[in-house]
Amino acid sequence: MSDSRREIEAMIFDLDGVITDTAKYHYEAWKLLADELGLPFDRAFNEQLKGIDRMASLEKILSQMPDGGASITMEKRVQWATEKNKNYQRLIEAVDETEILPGILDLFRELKQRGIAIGLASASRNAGTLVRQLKVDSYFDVIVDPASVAHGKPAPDIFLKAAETLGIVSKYCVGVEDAEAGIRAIKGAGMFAIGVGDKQTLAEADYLVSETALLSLSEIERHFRQ
Ligand code: B16
Ligand code: MG
Repeated sequence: MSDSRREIEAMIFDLDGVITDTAKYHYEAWKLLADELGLPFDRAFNEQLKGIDRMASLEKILSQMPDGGASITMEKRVQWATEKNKNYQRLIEAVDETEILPGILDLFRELKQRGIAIGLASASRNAGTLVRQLKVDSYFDVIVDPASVAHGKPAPDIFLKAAETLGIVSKYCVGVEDAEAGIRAIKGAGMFAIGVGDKQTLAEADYLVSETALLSLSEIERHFRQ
């Protein structure tokens, strides 16, 4: 049923694929490690890792081993995950505000003017560094540390923690995501889910745009109220 009095109180953003396109750097960093380990890794495989945390991503890559990775000790896993992260950190060193995706800054400014809270719910432990490099850190009312939640996406924990920290009830929150796991997390948190990207992958989103440049607050509000 339509509820024209229902207003958005918070918008909670994913980072990689929504605010900036760091998926390409994650891809390159994993590719370096996978090549070294002699495991297949291509862009299609990388799609499955979007929104998925570092150790869970490594597990998916190792699952291609003949024994599904069962023989790999935790010590080795930590060593390889650390190596991937070093590759990644080297690749993102030069990231600056020119890498903010189109339309995002205008949306942030509009949200601020309207008094709508802004949250960050990224699975990346490098998110804090990235938002500082992109010079958007001051827009956020909350940045959830992914290490502080028990379960990563697709579990709803990180979006729930953002809303709880803001003191805003889930039904007045909107989440923005580019990954299937992220949309599931938003829906699981009882929030309105905006997908950015592919229709098939993000079929569970409540509202979908093909690219960030099409994120318009008035359109989002129209769909949210429906
Ligand atoms: P890190 P998001 C996610 O960020 C990425 O989509 C995913 O590919 C990556 O494995 C994950 O962060 C963890 O990143 O290794 O830097 O901690 O999309 O949730 O902003
Ligand atoms: Mg993402």
